[in-house]
Amino acid sequence: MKLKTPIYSFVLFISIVLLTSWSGSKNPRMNLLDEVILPKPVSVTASGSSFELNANTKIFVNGKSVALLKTGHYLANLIKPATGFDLKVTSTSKKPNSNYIYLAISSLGPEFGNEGYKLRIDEKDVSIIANSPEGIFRGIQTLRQILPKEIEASAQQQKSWLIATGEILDYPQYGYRGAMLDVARHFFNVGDVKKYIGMLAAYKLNVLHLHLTDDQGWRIEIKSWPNLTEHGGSTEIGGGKGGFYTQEEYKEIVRYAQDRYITIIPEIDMPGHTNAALASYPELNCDGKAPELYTGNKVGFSTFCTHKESTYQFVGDVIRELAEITPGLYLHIGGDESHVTQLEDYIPFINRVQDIVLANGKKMIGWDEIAHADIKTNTIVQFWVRLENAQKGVTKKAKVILSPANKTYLDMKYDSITELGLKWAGFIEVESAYNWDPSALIPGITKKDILGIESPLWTETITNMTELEFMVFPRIIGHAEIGWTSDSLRDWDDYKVRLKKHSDRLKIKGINYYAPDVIFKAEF
Ligand code: TNX
Repeated sequence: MKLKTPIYSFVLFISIVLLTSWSGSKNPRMNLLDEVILPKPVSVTASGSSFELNANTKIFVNGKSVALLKTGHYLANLIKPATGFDLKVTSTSKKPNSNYIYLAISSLGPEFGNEGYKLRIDEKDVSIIANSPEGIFRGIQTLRQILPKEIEASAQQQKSWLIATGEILDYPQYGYRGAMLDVARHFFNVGDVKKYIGMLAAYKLNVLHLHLTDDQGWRIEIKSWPNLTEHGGSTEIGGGKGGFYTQEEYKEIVRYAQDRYITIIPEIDMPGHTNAALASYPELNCDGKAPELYTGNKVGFSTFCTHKESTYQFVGDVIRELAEITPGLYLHIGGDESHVTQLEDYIPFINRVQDIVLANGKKMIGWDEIAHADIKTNTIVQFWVRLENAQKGVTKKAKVILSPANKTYLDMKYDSITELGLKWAGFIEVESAYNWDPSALIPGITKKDILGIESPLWTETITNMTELEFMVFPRIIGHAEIGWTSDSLRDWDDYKVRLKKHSDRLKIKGINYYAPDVIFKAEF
């Protein structure tokens, strides 16, 4: 039989072409490995196709968890401005056939902990699975970064919203990944703080430490000591009008942060850094005389009178009121740079403050100097400058938070021509901020001693959000990756390429980031 005439072969060829294109996928081919995810996940596997998010996509939440439903709405709100889609959020135990984003709690291995997640993108659906709603929230931040960059726009964009298919498994290496904002030297209002919280959440940070009091201002309402804010909150560095949060406003910040799985840790700095309180209540001073308010930028000249019982009554009231409005586990009591407090006064003071914090059901954090006191094993030492203090803390079986000034201080200048910032700990270029490993930083301090890392922004020279953004970005993105991604998966040469690509998103978000040519104009 001679079947293979040219015309027969041609028909066969056409049929095969048509059949394969009909039965095969119509979704554009995409590679999930091309996407930049910061911080870098544990593993990414690509499957070469795409999912299209459109106006009919639905968000399905498994079960009746209120927290999860809230997170579903958070996702819908995140997607809305740029796409114009008003995605329906429903809670269900039965998934539809296709075109949905599914959020579900289901048990993943112990290494995933509270914050880990599994994100799977198929042609017909997307799912995020985690041990807890917190993990789902972190997974949503990843989903956000693999959507087209225009998702960050605040106005509606005309485009198709394709996501590359594949699977991402992810969990953090440290449980504490923080930022600190000094609202005492220059005050930042509730709106600014919320905006900052939103920025931190995008990089999976989970703590915002608020430095609420210092020589230049007292920023949190304490109802039993009203003059703290009335007088002590009335100015700031340079003599501006300062400001403070009422307890209601503070609670609003806490709630906003909670919805983003960020814990607020409030700091009342003492016994030094207390001029604003000393100026508000004469009885806190050893000589019984209130000093003037202070609007300069010197440190280390003030101290509570550690011998007076009234000091402890004051501290007791402040800690009690603060504990009542703070759902988080920790209260930060400062303890740094008490240059005019004798060590023999400092130690019993910190010991008593520690008892007060514990009696109010909280754990205490203090700057590394507190390691001189009789700290309990559940007290946390925040390293900033003295290696030996951090080591002393670990000898006393405390855990440490790492905020090395020469790597994580966001108020340090990038280089000699940076206009804002200070330089006492040296210049910190983007590379230097990224290129270090927490567990190799301090001799004798290993991963098991380290709770995590935190990036403080002291605001002696920072007066508004534009300035804040310039000092914070992009360094904090590197810090977020140090806290999340294991050291063995991190590499500067790889990171700088990803950061450059990611900067398109910072532009669309309108963040005023520092963009040195060596990274942002380089051809990699
Ligand atoms: C040191 S770090 C301080 C702050 C300053 C900062 C400026 C620390 C615990 N104390 O009071 O604002 O340097 O970089």
